[in-house]
Amino acid sequence: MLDNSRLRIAMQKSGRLSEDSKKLLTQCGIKINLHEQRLIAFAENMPIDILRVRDDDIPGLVIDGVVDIGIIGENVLEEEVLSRQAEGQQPQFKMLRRLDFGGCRLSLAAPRDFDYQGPQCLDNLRVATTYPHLLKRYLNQYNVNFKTCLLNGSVEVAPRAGLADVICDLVSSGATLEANGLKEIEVIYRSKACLIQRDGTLSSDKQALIDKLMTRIQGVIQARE
Ligand code: PRT
Ligand code: ZN
Repeated sequence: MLDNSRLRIAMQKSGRLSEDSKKLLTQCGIKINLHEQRLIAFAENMPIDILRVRDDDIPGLVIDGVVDIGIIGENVLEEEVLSRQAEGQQPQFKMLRRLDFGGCRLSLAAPRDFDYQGPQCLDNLRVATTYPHLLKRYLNQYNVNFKTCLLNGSVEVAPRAGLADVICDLVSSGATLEANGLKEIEVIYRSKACLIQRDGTLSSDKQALIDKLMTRIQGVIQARE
């Protein structure tokens, strides 16, 4: 039986957001033991359970009300929202705040010798991406017809492998594009990690705990600036 009185927070189990998410929660005074391979970690000093999952699952867990709070990249959140809207749903959640880590941009990139003159150049080309809805929203603004090649990893090798003409992928330093003979041609979305809360009213105890955590997070982030 699930204990509904404890605040449930979802964070990425292992990946680029894990360490910073863990650090943020720890700096807020939550004592958590995360060094096992466990899906759930229980805070020792507060009524909080930490759910550690793939980042892609976090927006859905919050939107579906399975967890109370999630730490997630805005890119993954926005893609999930657009995907659900495309299916006729109206996904609801509360944006608590943007965080100060996980910064990256979703960009279009093309082979170095591609003569890029604007989004219209992409008409009728095939674009490899993990973010088909964010890509579609961007290119629809320019009435560009395009085909997608959906990949969940190794997007940057798609042009060389003959799977796509260009790519739409996350970039931070640009080193991956460079190493794969690609150049960034358009930034379509800028992202950071963020904190979201499920829609609806929580118990007053839970809401008071969230409010306390938000005050502490504000302090932690301000101290780092
Ligand atoms: O296993 P799980 O599904 O949980 O993790 P994942 O492999 O899907 O995601 P992960 O851990 O790679 O990234 C989690 C989140 O971190 C992303 O959704 C972004 O919000 C954020 N983030 C920040 C990044 C990057 N920077 C980033 N550079 N996510 C991915 N990258 C990748 C990018 O896809 C490309 O392969 O890094 C490469 C580019 O980096 P540069 O520095 O060479 O430009
Ligand atoms: Zn993922």
